[in-house]
Amino acid sequence: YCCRREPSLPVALVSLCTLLFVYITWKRMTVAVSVSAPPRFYSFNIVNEFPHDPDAFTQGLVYGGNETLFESTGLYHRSSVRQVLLQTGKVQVSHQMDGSYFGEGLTLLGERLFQVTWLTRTGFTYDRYNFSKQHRFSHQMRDGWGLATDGKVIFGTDGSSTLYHLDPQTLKVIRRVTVRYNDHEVPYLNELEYVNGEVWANVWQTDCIARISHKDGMVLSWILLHELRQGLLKSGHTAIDVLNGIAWDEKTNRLFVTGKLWPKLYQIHLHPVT
Ligand code: DDQ
Ligand code: CA
Repeated sequence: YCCRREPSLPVALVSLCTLLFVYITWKRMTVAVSVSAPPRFYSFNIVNEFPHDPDAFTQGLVYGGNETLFESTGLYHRSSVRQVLLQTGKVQVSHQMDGSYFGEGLTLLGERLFQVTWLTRTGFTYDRYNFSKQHRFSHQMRDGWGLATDGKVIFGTDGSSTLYHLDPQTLKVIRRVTVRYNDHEVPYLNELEYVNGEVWANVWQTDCIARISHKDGMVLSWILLHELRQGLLKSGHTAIDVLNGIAWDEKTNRLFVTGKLWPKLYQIHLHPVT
């Protein structure tokens, strides 16, 4: 009896300690994870939906204040930069571009709109109140896809995994950051928006928006929006193209998204996927 019992006591103690150690370590890890790591994936609720010109091949979208949006549209002979009313989707002011240009990313800095074009390395600036006051510029990105600004630099994409930082005065590239998620480069970065210190990018041909740290290019999290495009397809809008176009109203924290040839523009609210 004694011989059998004595060795089992230390064994039991060691097992108990091991169990406790494992439990405490696991607790620590889960607490550390839930405190320090932000959510990796976001889903959404639709707060509002607004009409959107189904002929607009949306390539750039930015909130312009006073319930208006500025939008850049693509396709040859159909490209434009326009100001539209949020509530009705009605085009208030439109500038038709020369038919040889294919409009791409758009951003608003001060009184000026900056727009890039596909495959020409040419961009335009417009006076936000008078689109006929325009200037042409050339840039050093491989191509012109998306634009956004934090008010100090202009961020640009060219369809690669590079997030460019441009000087708004000279339009010269001042920094290149490679965008990565878990050590994988994220190519096809397209339309951009600057939201609360992060750069958000539509990834071309996907229903996802990458939330990027512009300092090191890390993808902090993903917004999953496949249900928006699926919903439109299900309701018979079969001619739509990809999700493209993010606009942020920083005064009221409203987030708007749309797509190329989408008949609707959505105001959405994000929530972490649990
Ligand atoms: N981009 O928006 C991804 C930068 C370019 C999209 C190009 C779509 C091509 C549509 C048809 C082009 C006709 C020449
Ligand atoms: Ca945008």
